[in-house]
Amino acid sequence: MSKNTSQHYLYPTWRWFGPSDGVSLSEIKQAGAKGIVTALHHIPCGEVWSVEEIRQRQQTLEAAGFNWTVVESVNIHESIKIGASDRDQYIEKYQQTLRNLAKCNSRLVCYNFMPVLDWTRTQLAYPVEDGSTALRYDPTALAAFELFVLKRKGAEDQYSEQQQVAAEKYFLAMTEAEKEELQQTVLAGLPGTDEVFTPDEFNKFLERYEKVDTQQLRENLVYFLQQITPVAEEVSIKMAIHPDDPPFPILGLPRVVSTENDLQFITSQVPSPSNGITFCTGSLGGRTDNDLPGMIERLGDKIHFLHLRNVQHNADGSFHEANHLEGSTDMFAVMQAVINEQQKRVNNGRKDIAIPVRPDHGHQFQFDAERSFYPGYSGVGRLRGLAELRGLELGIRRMMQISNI
Ligand code: CS2
Ligand code: MN
Repeated sequence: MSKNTSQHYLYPTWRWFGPSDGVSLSEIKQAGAKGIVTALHHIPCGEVWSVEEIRQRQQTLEAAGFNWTVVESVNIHESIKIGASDRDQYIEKYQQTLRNLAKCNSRLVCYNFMPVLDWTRTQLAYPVEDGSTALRYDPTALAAFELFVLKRKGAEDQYSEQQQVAAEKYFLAMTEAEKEELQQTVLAGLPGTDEVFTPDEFNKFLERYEKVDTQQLRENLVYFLQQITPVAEEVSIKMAIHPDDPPFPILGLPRVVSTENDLQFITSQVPSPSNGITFCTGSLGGRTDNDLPGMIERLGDKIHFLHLRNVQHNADGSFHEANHLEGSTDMFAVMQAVINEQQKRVNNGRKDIAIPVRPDHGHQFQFDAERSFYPGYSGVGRLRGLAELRGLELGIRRMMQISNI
């Protein structure tokens, strides 16, 4: 068995939202990241990314001594998810974006298939024990929002009597400012944008999803993969689907990238190295029945990109984002499973051993009090996360080498 050597370490990356990001590229360098994860967030979802625009971002990164390791995300137009009559036109644009990225030597693209919203939380600054703040998801707050603020058609059918009573109690105890804040938090659009939907706009989206149930959304995803994967193969791009967050249906919208079965289904429908996974422990960890180390063991060969973060499940059914080595996910077991997967790749002669990893979200610490960031994308919080993860990796790797001798 060949030994893990330094070139086998995970490849530490950092998400940067572009020039408007609260963290600078030189700071990212000092945080220990080697590669950058970014996207052209200013280009509206569905439009083609031109070679010029891609080159420009690349040059910015290169001038700071970085490469653009992962494109996260090339977002998918709602028409594709819904399976609308104009979807082929958006798929063609997506294919063109992939071709343009490949012309600029981009080889790894992350995306998700979550209807309308990206990740959804009910609180952006939940104070944890040490005084820092974290993102939080509370199902009672979400129920209060959809039952009494959004007044979504049919929402009552999804809650028991008891849940409805708890949601009403929650709603009645909220001030107007708190209601407004909850609305802003739930209806925030894509990461890297300041877009927030109004309830009316959001309800219009929901109408478009009226005929899209789980089965239909799954079919639409498979259709997309069938069209995209051959192009990705042709230009040597690996696609890596990001799981749903939270990994269960919310607001009456279906979810199809939440569990091991979902990921097995997606990767087996169009088997190709160009149809892979972004393994996000934070998103998948939102369900306690997702066995994360086991999933890495079984799906490992499909994993092209890692998002490592932790969530703490609470007795009231809520969860918040915990520090990377704390919380309900056993990060030691996750890292060990990842290193085992790398070892398998070494043994199988694969070249993609140094899987890119990023700390994903982090807490907002006092160190950063004067600065503003996109929710979850703090400076020091993520720096701490990345440092802890790298320490964990080094420790496990060294121990495994010692026991291999
Ligand atoms: C993020 C993702 O919250 C997260 O886990 O990494 O939401 C990411 O922004 C995109 O959804 C990936 O397409
Ligand atoms: Mn993630």
